[in-house]
Amino acid sequence: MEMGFRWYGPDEDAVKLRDIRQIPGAKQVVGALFDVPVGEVWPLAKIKALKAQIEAAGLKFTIVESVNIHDDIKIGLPTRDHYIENYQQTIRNLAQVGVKTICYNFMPIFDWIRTDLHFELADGSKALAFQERYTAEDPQALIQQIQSGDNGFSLPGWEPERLAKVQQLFKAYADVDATRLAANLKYFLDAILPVCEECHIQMALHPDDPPMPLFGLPRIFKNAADMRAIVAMNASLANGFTICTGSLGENPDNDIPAIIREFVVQGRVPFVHARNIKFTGNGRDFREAAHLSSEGSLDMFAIMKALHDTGFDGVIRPDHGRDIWGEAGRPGYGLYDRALGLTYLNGLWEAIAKS
Ligand code: DNO
Ligand code: MN
Repeated sequence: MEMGFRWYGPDEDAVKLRDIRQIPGAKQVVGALFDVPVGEVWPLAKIKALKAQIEAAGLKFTIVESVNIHDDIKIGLPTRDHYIENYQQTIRNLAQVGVKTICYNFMPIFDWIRTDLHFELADGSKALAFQERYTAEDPQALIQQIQSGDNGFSLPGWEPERLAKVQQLFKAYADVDATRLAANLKYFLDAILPVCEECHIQMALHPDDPPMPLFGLPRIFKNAADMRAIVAMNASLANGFTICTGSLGENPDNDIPAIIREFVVQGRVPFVHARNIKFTGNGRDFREAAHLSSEGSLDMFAIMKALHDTGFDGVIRPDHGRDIWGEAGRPGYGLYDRALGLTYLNGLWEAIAKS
């Protein structure tokens, strides 16, 4: 097991590589190219430059999060074959520099959704939060509310150029129900997994966040049953998962240690996002919490124990953190709380390993 830390690159991230290097036990930087439009090939030279920077800081680069999927692939348009060819070339380019795992998601239009990026907790820290009632309304209203309450940062998948055409995107998805979305995922997997096998790269699909349909858009990775269906689409071992404890944990019916026990032993989990969430009392509404088990609704010890027991040997990164100690950067991705989380998770791991 190695601990990793997500990084948004030298220009966009207030966190510097040397900061990450100073977190005890941080070994991996989970990076990506953020200036390549979705659907385009990631140029080899740019990938090499990213790797060189990370390695010069004494850290490793074997996981990419995320190579995003063009909407035409998820909708199943005839133009998808062109975007799939580009994706195949990106896989080859990443393999050339030694990347082993590609995290991605298959959520229509939006990546993860929160309705508040600065939910203030009793201790004065701020966390990301989700209240379902906001999503029943017009997505455009929610988009505006989030963008206006925020200091110029957008959630991944909420990029201004995509939001500008959000109405068009909703129309394009009008006939895409869960069955069709699943068929389009299978089409994509059948096309790219042979390339992954040749290149020794494993795909790691991230769960839908939150794990339920929103704005009438389908969701196909919500729970263990969905994971079984995705494995059944294509049995290749390159068809793997990112287990995101927070995303799956946002449905209290999901037993995360059981999911870990089922899929890690199959060799399908190269990557884990570890974070805690707390249900706020109204249905599925939640806010994010510090990693410590007692701060939230998830048992982080049981999660780490399941990973340890199943011989997990991939990368774990603390997922989101709160804004603490006056840090007011990219929501969810500050340095301090994620560093505390990483340290705590490492402490759990050491205790489990030695006991
Ligand atoms: C949510 C976050 C997401 C995730 C992408 C993966 O839990 O981890 O930003 O990275 O959805 O593609
Ligand atoms: Mn995650």
